[in-house]
Amino acid sequence: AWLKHKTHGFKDKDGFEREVVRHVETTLARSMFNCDESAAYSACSLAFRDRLILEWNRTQQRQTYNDSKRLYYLSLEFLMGRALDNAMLNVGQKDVAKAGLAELGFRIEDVIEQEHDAALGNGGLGRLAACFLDSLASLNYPAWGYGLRYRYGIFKQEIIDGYQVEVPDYWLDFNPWEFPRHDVTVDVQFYGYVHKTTDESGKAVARWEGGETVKAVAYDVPIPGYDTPTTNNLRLWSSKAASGEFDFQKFNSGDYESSVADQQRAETISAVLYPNDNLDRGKELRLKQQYFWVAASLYDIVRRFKKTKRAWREFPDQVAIQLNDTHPTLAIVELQRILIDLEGLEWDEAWNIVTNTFGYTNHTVLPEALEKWSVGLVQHLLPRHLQIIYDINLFFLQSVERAFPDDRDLLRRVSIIEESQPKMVRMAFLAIVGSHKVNGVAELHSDLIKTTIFKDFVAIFGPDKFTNVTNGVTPRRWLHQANPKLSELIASKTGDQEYLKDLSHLNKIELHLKDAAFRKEWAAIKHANKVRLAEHIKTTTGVEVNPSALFDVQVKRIHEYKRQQMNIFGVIHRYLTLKSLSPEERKKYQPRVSIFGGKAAPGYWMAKQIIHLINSVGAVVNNDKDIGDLLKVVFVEDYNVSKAEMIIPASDISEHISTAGTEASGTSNMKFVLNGGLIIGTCDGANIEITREIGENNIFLFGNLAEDVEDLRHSHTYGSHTIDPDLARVFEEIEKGTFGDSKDFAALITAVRDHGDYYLVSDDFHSYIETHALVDEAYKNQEEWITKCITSVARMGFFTSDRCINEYADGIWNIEPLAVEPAS
Ligand code: 26Q
Repeated sequence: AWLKHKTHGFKDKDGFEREVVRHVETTLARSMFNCDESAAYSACSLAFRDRLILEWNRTQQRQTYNDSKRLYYLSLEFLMGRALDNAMLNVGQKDVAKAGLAELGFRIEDVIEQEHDAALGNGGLGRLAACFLDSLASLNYPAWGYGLRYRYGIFKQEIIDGYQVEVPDYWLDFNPWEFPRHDVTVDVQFYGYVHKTTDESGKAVARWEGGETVKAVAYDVPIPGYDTPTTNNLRLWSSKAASGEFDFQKFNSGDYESSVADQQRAETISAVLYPNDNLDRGKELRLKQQYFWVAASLYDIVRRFKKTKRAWREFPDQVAIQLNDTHPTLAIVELQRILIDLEGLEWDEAWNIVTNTFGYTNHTVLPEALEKWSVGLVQHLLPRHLQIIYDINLFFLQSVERAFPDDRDLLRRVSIIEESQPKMVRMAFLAIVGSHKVNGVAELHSDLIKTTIFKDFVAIFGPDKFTNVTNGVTPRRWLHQANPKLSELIASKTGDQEYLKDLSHLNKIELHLKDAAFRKEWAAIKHANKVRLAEHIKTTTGVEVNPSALFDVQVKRIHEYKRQQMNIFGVIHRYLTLKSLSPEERKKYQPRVSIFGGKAAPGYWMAKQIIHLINSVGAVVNNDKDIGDLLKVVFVEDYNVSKAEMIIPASDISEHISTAGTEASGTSNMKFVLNGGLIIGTCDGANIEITREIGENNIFLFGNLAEDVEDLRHSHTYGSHTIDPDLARVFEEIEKGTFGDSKDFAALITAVRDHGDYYLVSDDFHSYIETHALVDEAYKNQEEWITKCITSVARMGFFTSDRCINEYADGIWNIEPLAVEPAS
């Protein structure tokens, strides 16, 4: 095992303390006498950061010297969460820090809690990118992430009178994990016009001229691997006015205001993360963000390649670029532009390089989430790129015409330009045409894209271009850091911590399934995690919950397709059932705590109604003396990565109940099972593969299948649509005003009853309720329940992001790990 402290770690706890004191007194210019937890966090982070920097520099030198192929992961979102605990784990000296901080009068957990989450993402897609960075570094792959340095990450959610209120998340006040590189900048051009001319040899050339320029400044974040010195780089771009602090001409001529306005306009580009999750809202600023980030990243990648003095045709042997969804698709067009306009390559040679460089990951089949930009907007902002898009499309459609002569409808269907009013650029189609591989993120999802939205492209390019890479999560953060006691218990049974590097080793714990002491400890850890969550709920909401009750958790972005509305309708059904029973009968019921959490996109009105209904139901149920501990309903405010690290280990059962065929994968489902919780879920996304791995006795599946969804929707519209009687009873109660003014919730009811029930809430309701009854029944037998939990954890090895990254590396990127010399 690689022990970093052998080379340049802290010698011992005294060495660590000296570093902390030095940072408090000199870097922070404070006295140890008024060193509070926040200062201790800062100094401790700086001390660990110093340890990382050396390996970070060495890793970059090693990768440059070795000159092997690198991966560039382009993502508009990196939902990193906190960094300190992860840095301590990966440097391998958390124990030293713990002892040192204790001597200085601090509990390490409290110090860790001081850190503000780096929340540069919405949900699953952004967190996946963060897990991938962790695995890439831990597996020693030469890889960089490229993203945007938003001044404001995802908003902070407050619940006021039961409604979501958004508060800006200004997170950069003190961020020890980023390094500004004021010498690494790129000028990015927007607007202007294209000047067509000929060069000396008479060849037609296009020049993009005029418009305005914005400066991109690099900020680098070290990404340490686990148990390896490899420390990769995440480069985030920040926007700045190109002319420096002020436009001096305007400033001197007295036009001070407009010179400041220009500066602000430039800085606006990287100011805020768009808070939409699985919804495309095409604003000009979003397209500007995309091009700004793509242009700066490609300039950087090409600059690095050019230093090697290789021939252009070797570009795809040196560079793999992965597109995290369609958000960076302009990179395809930008590389083609660089090669033909700036480097003078012929179209075909350039296009060959481009298509061999890119891979595209699709994360959704929802039509409202598929990115499209109006031709007019692209023309205005990026006139040269629009021409290149038209050329890409022309050559593509010509090749389709040759392979499928006279199939005009096919040409219309696959055209990158949708002939609508206004015309639109279909970004997913552009991404497919410009990449050598396209992948979905779970088996069902990858099959669905091949048979539905991208069907024609499978016919055109052949099936091998389309592949599946099932998502995974990093066990370092999502088991070891989030659930240290469980991790320790597992290590005591597997003999070591190898499972953190090779998660398949988890299967060793199945041998101890019958070990009574082990099972008892297992249960005690779950209980302690529930007590911790109960305390959080008490201090943040005032609601007292019994840690011995069954904790039923649904935490994720609020979306109709994820069906939090079905969950809360189910809770109301349970409440009505309890109310209808005699006190003696009630006592036989399994006490439950229904826990919700998640943000609604600020413009997503229905999602906000769902949050309001959950809180309104909680207000009634939690104060009903008949009910007491039998049912509590809580909404945990501001769900984020750090809250997830606390909530997930405390779950008994979690809900992954999307309408079949709508959730591409889901990744929290993996985290919950990995932490010894069971799942109630639909046959959707990764739930299906989780079932295959852990066994169908260990999961509660319900509901209609993806293959039947279309017919059901059809029958709602054209057949007779009767609402499930239990659900109708729930609606009746809401409409009676039991949970407050029923007008507030009318839209949630009419969506199901009168507007076609697109998400099949009524169709699945009966099976959902029945399955919850099975959950209650199973929970009664704690011995069997724990057996299910342990068995499931033992079989979760497949869902590590390490496996996932190895599949991308072999099947898509063609990159190799760069072996590291062990410490001498
Ligand atoms: C697009 C255009 C304009 C503004 C915003 C967006 C936008 C932003 C974020 C569109 C989609 C997203 C995020 C999507 C997302 O998180 N998808 C999830 O990806 C996970 C990782 O693969 C899957 O597990 C989830 O199933 C999928 O929903």
